[in-house]
Amino acid sequence: MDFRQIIDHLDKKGKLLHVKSEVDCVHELAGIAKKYEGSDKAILFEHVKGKDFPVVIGLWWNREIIGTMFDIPGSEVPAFFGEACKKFKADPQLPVIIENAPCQEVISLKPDLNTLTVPVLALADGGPYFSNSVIIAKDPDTGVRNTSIHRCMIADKNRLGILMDVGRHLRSYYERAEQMGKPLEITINNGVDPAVYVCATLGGIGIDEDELGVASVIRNEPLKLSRSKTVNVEGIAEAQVVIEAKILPGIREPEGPFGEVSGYYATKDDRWVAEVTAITHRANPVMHTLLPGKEVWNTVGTTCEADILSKIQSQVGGIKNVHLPHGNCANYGCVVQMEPTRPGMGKNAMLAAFAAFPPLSMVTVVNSDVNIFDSEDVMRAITTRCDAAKDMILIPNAACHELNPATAFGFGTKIGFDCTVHFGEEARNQKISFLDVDLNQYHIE
Ligand SMILES: Cc1cc2nc3c(=O)[nH]c(=O)nc-3n(C[C@H](O)[C@H](O)[C@H](O)COP(=O)(O)O)c2cc1C
Ligand SMILES: [Mn+2]
Repeated sequence: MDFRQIIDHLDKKGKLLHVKSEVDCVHELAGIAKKYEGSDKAILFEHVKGKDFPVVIGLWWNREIIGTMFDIPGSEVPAFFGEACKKFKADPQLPVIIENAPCQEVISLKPDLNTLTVPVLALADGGPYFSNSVIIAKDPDTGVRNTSIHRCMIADKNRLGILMDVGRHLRSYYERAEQMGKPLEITINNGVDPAVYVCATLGGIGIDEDELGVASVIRNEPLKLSRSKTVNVEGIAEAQVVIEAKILPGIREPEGPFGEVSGYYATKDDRWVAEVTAITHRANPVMHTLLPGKEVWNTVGTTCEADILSKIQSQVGGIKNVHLPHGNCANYGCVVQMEPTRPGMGKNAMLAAFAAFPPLSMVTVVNSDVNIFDSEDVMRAITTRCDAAKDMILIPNAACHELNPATAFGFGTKIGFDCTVHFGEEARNQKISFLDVDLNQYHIE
């Protein structure tokens, strides 16, 4: 599906605000967006100073908007993504390459990244960032395609700084290409169908699998790819903008700082560099950006909840649901809801959750009378149902997430709170309840 169709669809459903005033790409645009972060409307900035193309933000900062993009209720989003992954595993549907792709209506072989509408977001950011563009590459050994999102800082008109965390498939591709002394060719796709965006963020898809097949499953037709002009790796045929580039072997240059998903700045350091060889785009593209925060937490939250739930349900009985709360930056903490089948199974569920998603630093396990989507209710369970000496566990020197500053760049302590009620203690843990009355039956002024 076309990105512009998605924007129009949101507009028709009353889920899009239009900023008509001209705004500055540096800080001002993000400053306005921040005031609306998490609301049930995305924002289209129609006029950006010195830029030709509008830009949209906020597509992922509220689950109702996400649901609207897929025509499902917001609460069903995690299960919908989980189901698509299952279908993909059973029947991977490969994308197809088409000629005369719409993303190549305009082709520039003398690329200038500064012509694109790429905002500088947080006040201390090191430059304009592609914060949510989808990168496609091919395994240098097997040729299998990979799709993922990596922040890219504009360093010069044809040069980008890029971040590839440990364990990412793109990083493995790059490291093997670099050992051969070769660059890794990529396309950077901006303004794509949200089904493609989901592929780029899904965990649980192996390095030998082409995750773009998940988009084919979601849309029930093979995803269309474009043949690039200067690199041997495809782009998303219906993308608004496709940047063709190669990540250079043996080169590292300063990248950062960048206000990250953790809510803190990732520091400036020498990181990987991509040289841009071409920029192609639609005749009138709408670009896509995000605020690092709720948008990323929802992306990780909605794709990981279904994955963690199915994994731990296959290992431990009595699991009801899981949630990755925003207060834990989604990536770093998980609440598991369950009814233990025998004493101690709360702790087993905790261990299964840690194993299911390595970035987690914290797992909290609660009974089904706790609303796992209400952090206040969860905090009350920790306070009243977890005897720390017996019910809390610490796992030092474990692999966590690189960007969590509580860890030594990903090496740190995991903590688990088993707040399930001890067997025999049910009476003292019965939540108080009141008569559920219908206020319409009363005369109240
Ligand atoms: C908005 C957003 C930005 C991201 N930025 C980065 C990044 O800069 N570097 C990185 O290594 N991973 C980043 N990620 C995470 C990866 O894109 C994600 O884990 C992906 O599924 C990895 O794909 P892979 O399993 O094919 O390696 C980001 C994810 C999102 C949703
Ligand atoms: Mn992958």
